[in-house]
Amino acid sequence: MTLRFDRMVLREIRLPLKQPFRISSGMVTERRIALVELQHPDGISAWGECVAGEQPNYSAETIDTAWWAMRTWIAPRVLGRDLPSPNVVYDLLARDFRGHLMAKAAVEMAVWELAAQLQGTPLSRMLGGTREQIATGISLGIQSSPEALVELAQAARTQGYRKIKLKIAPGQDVDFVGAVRGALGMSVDLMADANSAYTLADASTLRQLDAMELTMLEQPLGREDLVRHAALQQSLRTPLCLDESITDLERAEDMVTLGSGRIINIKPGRVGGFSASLAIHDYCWAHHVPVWCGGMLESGVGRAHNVALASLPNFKLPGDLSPSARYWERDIVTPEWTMDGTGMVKVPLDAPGMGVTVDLDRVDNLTVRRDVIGS
Ligand code: OSB
Ligand code: MG
Repeated sequence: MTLRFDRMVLREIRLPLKQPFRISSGMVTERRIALVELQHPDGISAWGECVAGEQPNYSAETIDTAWWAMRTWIAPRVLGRDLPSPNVVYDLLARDFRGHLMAKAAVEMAVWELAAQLQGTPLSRMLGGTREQIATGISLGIQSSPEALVELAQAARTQGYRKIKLKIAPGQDVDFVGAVRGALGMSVDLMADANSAYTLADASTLRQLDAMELTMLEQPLGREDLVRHAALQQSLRTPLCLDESITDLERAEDMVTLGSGRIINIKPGRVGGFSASLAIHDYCWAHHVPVWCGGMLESGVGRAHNVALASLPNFKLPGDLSPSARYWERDIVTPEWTMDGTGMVKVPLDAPGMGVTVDLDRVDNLTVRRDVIGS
């Protein structure tokens, strides 16, 4: 069966978060999520999810720019075309077409999902995954006080999470991280994520964090600033992990060449999809740089794609792959994503594709906008 589809359906759903999620650059109370459905002539549907947020505070993209990009420039490049393999989509969407990586990724990953279904293979295995379960961490947003954060961190440990990531911002850093370290002890795998909130002028704060035995410090400096990250890494013992800065394979190479960090958080949505994620994974593996899979408060569709990717061998650290119930009253897939008491999430291996089914009734109920492109 050929990898071709003639119809793409875009839907925007609104999913309220159980708890607001605050990072240094903004807060989310409800996720506006763009879903992509590719309809194959044989009646198969393949889904993708766009991770862009409502505001341009993580990257320049938003759900609205992504929607426009998918409809106007991305769909015409892939609709009705015989694709020899999902691997060609990245290049097809890169030629004379800058940026819009989250929009491109949503479609690119749906094409991989379609290929996996057509081939009758679990998506994880199609990507080269080998793991049967993935160690999972939690990302805790900025709280009103260190005490409130300690309470959440303690609950996370009780639930079995293998890594606890604390969001930090200037003024909500040393006291917050220190309180959690003090309450939970040295044995817990603890890290902090600044989402670019610091500069080199914050050296004294960063030095204090450096003394807290963190597994890593994620993206302290600017998104495009590999040079200053390299200077900072030289002055810290704690490994730096880059998130926002790594937008493609070349940026991963630059990080290693310059010494801007020692770990990469791969989010397929941030790098334009699975092909680029695999290239970064393989490069890092060859250079002894461990990677882990980040999250963007995805629904069960995006989570399925992240879990499949995180099953590759160089995903050596726990991923931000919290189960559905952590975010939503009810997810949009069945079965919902769960985590066992030891912090492991199972990779679906019994069915072709991503291994969960989209609950169409629920999606229809949540849909606020819809666009059908193609015939
Ligand atoms: O930097 O990793 C981040 C959520 C929104 C924007 C940026 C980030 C995050 C998370 C969420 O950390 C992790 C999750 O999906 O649970
Ligand atoms: Mg991050």
